[in-house]
Amino acid sequence: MIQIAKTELREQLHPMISQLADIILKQWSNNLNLSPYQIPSELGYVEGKLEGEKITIQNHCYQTTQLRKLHLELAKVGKNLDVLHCVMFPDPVYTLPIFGCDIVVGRSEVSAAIVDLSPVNPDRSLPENYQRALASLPELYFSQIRELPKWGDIFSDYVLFIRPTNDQEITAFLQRVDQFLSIHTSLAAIAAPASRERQQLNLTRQHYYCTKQRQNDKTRKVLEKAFGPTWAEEYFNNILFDLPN
Ligand code: 18B
Repeated sequence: MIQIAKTELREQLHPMISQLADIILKQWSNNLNLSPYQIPSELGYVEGKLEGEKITIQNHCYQTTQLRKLHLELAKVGKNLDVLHCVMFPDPVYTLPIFGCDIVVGRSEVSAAIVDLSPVNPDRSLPENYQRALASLPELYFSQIRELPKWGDIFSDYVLFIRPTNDQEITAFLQRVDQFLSIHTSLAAIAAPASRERQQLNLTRQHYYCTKQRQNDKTRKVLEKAFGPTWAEEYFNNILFDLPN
Protein backbone atom coordinates (compact mmCIF):
# COMPACT_ATOMS: atom_id res chain seq x y z
CA MET A 1 0.00 0.00 0.00
CA ILE A 2 1.20 3.48 -0.81
CA GLN A 3 2.15 5.44 2.27
CA ILE A 4 0.53 8.82 2.71
CA ALA A 5 3.18 11.31 3.75
CA LYS A 6 0.93 13.80 5.49
CA THR A 7 -2.03 11.94 6.89
CA GLU A 8 -3.12 15.04 8.76
CA LEU A 9 -4.44 16.75 5.63
CA ARG A 10 -6.46 13.75 4.51
CA GLU A 11 -7.97 13.43 7.95
CA GLN A 12 -9.12 17.02 7.80
CA LEU A 13 -10.96 16.56 4.51
CA HIS A 14 -14.61 15.64 3.92
CA PRO A 15 -15.13 11.85 4.31
CA MET A 16 -16.19 11.45 0.67
CA ILE A 17 -12.80 12.83 -0.36
CA SER A 18 -10.74 10.73 2.04
CA GLN A 19 -12.69 7.61 1.03
CA LEU A 20 -12.14 8.31 -2.65
CA ALA A 21 -8.42 8.94 -2.04
CA ASP A 22 -8.26 5.48 -0.40
CA ILE A 23 -10.07 3.87 -3.35
CA ILE A 24 -7.77 5.49 -5.92
CA LEU A 25 -4.52 4.70 -4.10
CA LYS A 26 -5.63 1.12 -3.48
CA GLN A 27 -6.53 0.58 -7.15
CA TRP A 28 -3.18 2.02 -8.21
CA SER A 29 -1.05 0.05 -5.81
CA ASN A 30 -2.94 -3.25 -6.24
CA ASN A 31 -3.39 -3.24 -10.02
CA LEU A 32 -0.51 -1.26 -11.50
CA ASN A 33 3.24 -1.52 -11.54
CA LEU A 34 3.99 1.98 -10.24
CA SER A 35 7.18 3.98 -10.51
CA PRO A 36 7.65 7.34 -8.84
CA TYR A 37 6.99 10.45 -10.96
CA GLN A 38 9.14 13.41 -10.08
CA ILE A 39 7.31 16.64 -9.58
CA PRO A 40 9.33 19.60 -8.32
CA SER A 41 9.80 18.76 -4.63
CA GLU A 42 8.52 22.17 -3.53
CA LEU A 43 5.17 21.26 -5.11
CA GLY A 44 4.62 17.96 -3.31
CA TYR A 45 3.16 19.76 -0.35
CA VAL A 46 2.19 23.40 -0.83
CA GLU A 47 0.77 26.03 1.41
CA GLY A 48 -0.33 29.41 0.15
CA LYS A 49 -2.12 32.47 1.37
CA LEU A 50 -2.45 35.72 -0.50
CA GLU A 51 -5.86 37.19 0.10
CA GLY A 52 -8.23 35.56 2.46
CA GLU A 53 -7.91 31.93 3.21
CA LYS A 54 -5.04 29.53 3.62
CA ILE A 55 -4.74 26.76 1.04
CA THR A 56 -2.97 23.46 1.60
CA ILE A 57 -2.27 21.13 -1.32
CA GLN A 58 -0.89 17.62 -1.25
CA ASN A 59 0.19 15.82 -4.43
CA HIS A 60 0.76 12.13 -5.13
CA CYS A 61 2.35 11.29 -8.47
CA TYR A 62 3.30 8.00 -10.16
CA GLN A 63 3.80 6.52 -13.62
CA THR A 64 3.62 3.13 -15.34
CA THR A 65 4.63 1.92 -18.80
CA GLN A 66 1.24 2.78 -20.33
CA LEU A 67 0.34 5.74 -18.12
CA ARG A 68 2.72 8.66 -18.24
CA LYS A 69 1.30 10.40 -15.17
CA LEU A 70 -1.05 9.34 -12.39
CA HIS A 71 -1.82 12.37 -10.30
CA LEU A 72 -3.90 12.59 -7.15
CA GLU A 73 -4.21 15.97 -5.52
CA LEU A 74 -5.92 16.79 -2.26
CA ALA A 75 -6.53 20.41 -1.35
CA LYS A 76 -8.02 22.29 1.55
CA VAL A 77 -8.90 25.95 1.09
CA GLY A 78 -9.70 27.73 4.34
CA LYS A 79 -12.27 25.98 6.48
CA ASN A 80 -14.94 25.61 3.86
CA LEU A 81 -13.57 24.20 0.61
CA ASP A 82 -12.12 20.70 0.11
CA VAL A 83 -11.07 19.36 -3.29
CA LEU A 84 -9.96 16.04 -4.72
CA HIS A 85 -8.48 16.13 -8.20
CA CYS A 86 -7.25 13.06 -10.06
CA VAL A 87 -6.07 12.51 -13.62
CA MET A 88 -4.42 9.46 -15.20
CA PHE A 89 -2.73 10.59 -18.40
CA PRO A 90 -1.82 7.78 -20.81
CA ASP A 91 1.48 7.71 -22.61
CA PRO A 92 0.46 8.78 -26.16
CA VAL A 93 2.20 5.66 -27.48
CA TYR A 94 -0.95 3.84 -26.29
CA THR A 95 -4.50 4.61 -27.42
CA LEU A 96 -6.11 4.86 -24.00
CA PRO A 97 -8.72 7.19 -22.53
CA ILE A 98 -7.84 9.80 -19.93
CA PHE A 99 -9.29 9.01 -16.52
CA GLY A 100 -10.33 12.18 -14.66
CA CYS A 101 -12.14 12.83 -11.43
CA ASP A 102 -12.91 15.93 -9.35
CA ILE A 103 -14.83 16.33 -6.11
CA VAL A 104 -15.56 19.76 -4.68
CA VAL A 105 -16.99 20.18 -1.19
CA GLY A 106 -18.08 23.62 -0.01
CA ARG A 107 -19.34 24.20 3.52
CA SER A 108 -19.66 20.43 4.15
CA GLU A 109 -21.89 19.98 1.08
CA VAL A 110 -20.54 18.11 -1.93
CA SER A 111 -21.33 20.52 -4.76
CA ALA A 112 -19.64 18.67 -7.61
CA ALA A 113 -18.60 15.07 -8.17
CA ILE A 114 -17.41 14.20 -11.66
CA VAL A 115 -15.73 11.13 -13.08
CA ASP A 116 -14.99 10.15 -16.66
CA LEU A 117 -12.90 8.03 -18.94
CA SER A 118 -12.37 10.71 -21.55
CA PRO A 119 -11.88 9.62 -25.16
CA VAL A 120 -8.92 10.39 -27.37
CA ASN A 121 -10.86 9.54 -30.54
CA PRO A 122 -11.90 12.67 -32.46
CA ASP A 123 -15.48 11.33 -32.67
CA ARG A 124 -15.54 11.08 -28.84
CA SER A 125 -15.93 7.29 -28.91
CA LEU A 126 -14.02 5.03 -26.53
CA PRO A 127 -12.03 1.94 -27.56
CA GLU A 128 -14.32 -1.05 -28.09
CA ASN A 129 -13.09 -3.02 -25.09
CA TYR A 130 -13.82 -0.01 -22.86
CA GLN A 131 -17.29 0.42 -24.38
CA ARG A 132 -18.13 -3.22 -23.74
CA ALA A 133 -16.97 -3.09 -20.12
CA LEU A 134 -18.71 0.23 -19.38
CA ALA A 135 -21.96 -0.81 -21.06
CA SER A 136 -22.17 -3.83 -18.75
CA LEU A 137 -22.14 -1.71 -15.56
CA PRO A 138 -25.51 -1.44 -13.81
CA GLU A 139 -27.45 1.75 -14.49
CA LEU A 140 -27.48 4.28 -11.67
CA TYR A 141 -29.96 6.93 -10.69
CA PHE A 142 -28.90 10.27 -9.21
CA SER A 143 -31.37 12.97 -8.32
CA GLN A 144 -29.19 15.93 -9.35
CA ILE A 145 -27.30 15.62 -12.61
CA ARG A 146 -25.24 18.72 -13.33
CA GLU A 147 -24.82 20.36 -16.67
CA LEU A 148 -21.35 20.22 -18.20
CA PRO A 149 -19.55 23.54 -18.72
CA LYS A 150 -18.88 24.93 -22.21
CA TRP A 151 -15.38 23.42 -22.33
CA GLY A 152 -16.83 19.99 -21.43
CA ASP A 153 -16.84 18.54 -24.98
CA ILE A 154 -13.80 16.50 -23.88
CA PHE A 155 -15.94 14.14 -21.82
CA SER A 156 -17.41 10.79 -22.95
CA ASP A 157 -21.03 9.64 -22.98
CA TYR A 158 -20.21 7.77 -19.77
CA VAL A 159 -19.34 10.91 -17.81
CA LEU A 160 -21.01 11.16 -14.44
CA PHE A 161 -21.38 14.73 -13.15
CA ILE A 162 -23.63 15.02 -10.12
CA ARG A 163 -24.35 16.84 -6.93
CA PRO A 164 -24.94 13.97 -4.48
CA THR A 165 -27.88 14.62 -2.21
CA ASN A 166 -27.50 11.84 0.37
CA ASP A 167 -25.15 9.11 1.63
CA GLN A 168 -26.52 6.51 -0.78
CA GLU A 169 -25.66 8.72 -3.73
CA ILE A 170 -22.20 9.33 -2.31
CA THR A 171 -21.67 5.58 -1.95
CA ALA A 172 -23.00 4.91 -5.46
CA PHE A 173 -20.65 7.52 -6.92
CA LEU A 174 -17.65 6.07 -5.07
CA GLN A 175 -18.53 2.59 -6.32
CA ARG A 176 -18.78 3.84 -9.86
CA VAL A 177 -15.32 5.42 -9.64
CA ASP A 178 -13.99 2.14 -8.26
CA GLN A 179 -15.55 0.29 -11.24
CA PHE A 180 -14.10 2.78 -13.74
CA LEU A 181 -10.69 2.28 -12.14
CA SER A 182 -10.95 -1.53 -12.21
CA ILE A 183 -11.81 -1.42 -15.91
CA HIS A 184 -9.15 1.14 -16.70
CA THR A 185 -6.27 -0.42 -14.75
CA SER A 186 -6.92 -3.85 -16.27
CA LEU A 187 -7.34 -2.63 -19.87
CA ALA A 188 -4.47 -0.14 -19.72
CA ALA A 189 -2.05 -2.81 -18.49
CA ILE A 190 -2.61 -4.97 -21.58
CA ALA A 191 -2.61 -2.17 -24.18
CA ALA A 192 -0.21 -2.56 -27.09
CA PRO A 193 1.68 0.34 -28.71
CA ALA A 194 -0.23 2.14 -31.46
CA SER A 195 1.01 2.96 -34.96
CA ARG A 196 3.19 6.07 -35.35
CA GLU A 197 0.32 7.92 -36.97
CA ARG A 198 -2.07 7.01 -34.20
CA GLN A 199 0.48 8.03 -31.55
CA GLN A 200 0.58 11.48 -33.14
CA LEU A 201 -3.21 11.68 -32.93
CA ASN A 202 -3.16 10.55 -29.27
CA LEU A 203 -0.74 13.36 -28.53
CA THR A 204 -2.89 15.93 -30.32
CA ARG A 205 -6.00 14.77 -28.43
CA GLN A 206 -4.21 14.95 -25.10
CA HIS A 207 -3.19 18.53 -25.91
CA TYR A 208 -6.84 19.26 -26.67
CA TYR A 209 -7.94 17.75 -23.33
CA CYS A 210 -5.43 19.86 -21.39
CA THR A 211 -6.30 23.03 -23.30
CA LYS A 212 -9.97 22.58 -22.42
CA GLN A 213 -9.35 21.73 -18.76
CA ARG A 214 -7.24 24.88 -18.41
CA GLN A 215 -10.40 26.84 -19.27
CA ASN A 216 -11.99 25.87 -15.94
CA ASP A 217 -12.31 29.35 -14.41
CA LYS A 218 -13.63 27.97 -11.14
CA THR A 219 -10.38 26.12 -10.44
CA ARG A 220 -8.31 29.02 -11.71
CA LYS A 221 -10.07 31.47 -9.39
CA VAL A 222 -9.34 29.36 -6.29
CA LEU A 223 -5.65 29.05 -7.20
CA GLU A 224 -5.32 32.72 -8.16
CA LYS A 225 -6.79 33.86 -4.88
CA ALA A 226 -4.31 31.80 -2.90
CA PHE A 227 -1.16 32.10 -5.00
CA GLY A 228 -1.65 34.91 -7.54
CA PRO A 229 -2.28 34.70 -11.30
CA THR A 230 1.28 33.87 -12.41
CA TRP A 231 1.67 30.98 -10.00
CA ALA A 232 -1.82 29.71 -10.84
CA GLU A 233 -1.07 29.76 -14.57
CA GLU A 234 2.17 27.83 -14.03
CA TYR A 235 0.45 25.34 -11.76
CA PHE A 236 -2.27 24.73 -14.35
CA ASN A 237 0.29 24.26 -17.13
CA ASN A 238 2.96 22.29 -15.28
CA ILE A 239 1.23 20.30 -12.57
CA LEU A 240 -2.50 19.90 -13.27
CA PHE A 241 -2.62 19.77 -17.06
CA ASP A 242 0.91 19.55 -18.43
CA LEU A 243 1.33 18.45 -22.01
CA PRO A 244 3.32 15.37 -22.91
CA ASN A 245 6.56 15.89 -24.89
N1 18B B 1 -13.49 22.80 -9.52
N2 18B B 1 -10.69 21.69 -8.80
O1 18B B 1 -9.06 20.17 -9.38
N3 18B B 1 -11.74 19.37 -12.86
O2 18B B 1 -9.52 19.10 -12.34
N4 18B B 1 -14.50 20.69 -11.96
C1 18B B 1 -14.82 23.07 -9.75
O3 18B B 1 -19.79 23.21 -7.59
C2 18B B 1 -10.70 22.84 -8.08
C3 18B B 1 -10.57 18.68 -12.84
C4 18B B 1 -14.75 20.00 -13.07
O4 18B B 1 -19.64 24.07 -13.72
C5 18B B 1 -15.24 24.05 -8.82
O5 18B B 1 -19.26 24.18 -9.50
C6 18B B 1 -9.36 23.09 -7.61
C7 18B B 1 -10.79 17.41 -13.46
C8 18B B 1 -15.98 20.44 -13.66
O6 18B B 1 -18.27 25.48 -14.66
C9 18B B 1 -14.18 24.35 -7.99
C10 18B B 1 -8.58 22.07 -8.09
C11 18B B 1 -12.09 17.35 -13.86
C12 18B B 1 -16.44 21.45 -12.83
C13 18B B 1 -13.08 23.58 -8.44
C14 18B B 1 -9.42 21.20 -8.83
C15 18B B 1 -12.70 18.60 -13.45
C16 18B B 1 -15.51 21.61 -11.75
C17 18B B 1 -16.65 24.64 -8.73
C18 18B B 1 -7.11 21.86 -7.91
C19 18B B 1 -12.84 16.32 -14.54
C20 18B B 1 -17.71 22.27 -13.03
C21 18B B 1 -17.53 23.74 -7.89
C22 18B B 1 -6.84 20.98 -6.77
C23 18B B 1 -12.36 15.22 -15.02
C24 18B B 1 -17.33 23.53 -13.79
C25 18B B 1 -18.96 23.72 -8.35
C26 18B B 1 -18.51 24.42 -14.08
C27 18B B 1 -15.71 22.55 -10.75
C28 18B B 1 -11.79 23.66 -7.83
C29 18B B 1 -14.04 18.92 -13.65
C30 18B B 1 -14.14 25.35 -6.84
C31 18B B 1 -8.91 24.24 -6.76
C32 18B B 1 -9.70 16.39 -13.63
C33 18B B 1 -16.64 19.90 -14.91
